[in-house]
Amino acid sequence: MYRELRVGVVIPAFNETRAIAKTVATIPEFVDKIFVIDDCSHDDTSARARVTPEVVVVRHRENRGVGAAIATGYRHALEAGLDVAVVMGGDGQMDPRDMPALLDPIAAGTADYVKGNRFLHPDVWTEMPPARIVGNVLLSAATKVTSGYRHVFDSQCGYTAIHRDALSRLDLDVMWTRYGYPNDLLSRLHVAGSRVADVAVRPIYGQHWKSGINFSTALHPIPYVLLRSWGSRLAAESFRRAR
Ligand SMILES: Nc1nc2c(ncn2[C@@H]2O[C@H](COP(=O)(O)OP(=O)(O)OP(=O)(O)O)[C@@H](O)[C@H]2O)c(=O)[nH]1
Ligand SMILES: [Mg+2]
Repeated sequence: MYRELRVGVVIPAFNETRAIAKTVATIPEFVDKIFVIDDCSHDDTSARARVTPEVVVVRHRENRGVGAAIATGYRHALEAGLDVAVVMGGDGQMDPRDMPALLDPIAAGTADYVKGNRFLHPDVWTEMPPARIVGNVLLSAATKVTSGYRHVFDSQCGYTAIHRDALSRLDLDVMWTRYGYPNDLLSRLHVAGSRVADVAVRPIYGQHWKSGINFSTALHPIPYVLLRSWGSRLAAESFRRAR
């Protein structure tokens, strides 16, 4: 429980044998429930995630993508009756000490969805690889336009918190399932009228950093996701205005 909120943490994980146990073990005490969604890993991610018997490990029968893993976790968080669902990668790139900052605007009732913004943290220029800085700046600028949230930056940061009410206004069955899900999700939140805030979080890459992002998995689909989410947002919002 954090400031009267029952908090669940959703951790999407694919082949994270190296980082998953530490990620789970360092989650703050105030968290009520932890859901690790093993996206059909080829390694022992599921076994290593069971740091304590209370951790709920859900395994996809096939690899469905990080967006689909998060949607699975969100369904579990709603079913468990939690007030807030925090998403944290299973790759140890998010600092658990930043979690209160993500939860505070929701506890104060000033936001429905809060996302991390690594560009508000001074370490970004030394910690984030230059190619990632360029890619994240370009995608964040594009997502300001496509999502309609002009004040939000660092669109690709996956460290987020969402209130149950905003979560229940989303159709989890139609969310983008792979890389590009944050860009798609922000547009859907805008259509649903959710208030979004971003807060500083520490970027972590470290010497053992590995990523699933390459041309075919991410860079190729993302322009399509951006255009699609822009078009559907504008269509949904103009339809609503015309009624
Ligand atoms: N690569 C990949 N990751 C997945 C998948 N499903 C769930 N994940 C998890 O999604 C999280 C983010 O994946 P990464 O590939 O590291 O992407 P990222 O952290 O957003 O980006 P980087 O800055 O490149 O590290 C990790 O916790 C993965 O284990 C999947 O199908 N593929
Ligand atoms: Mg990563």
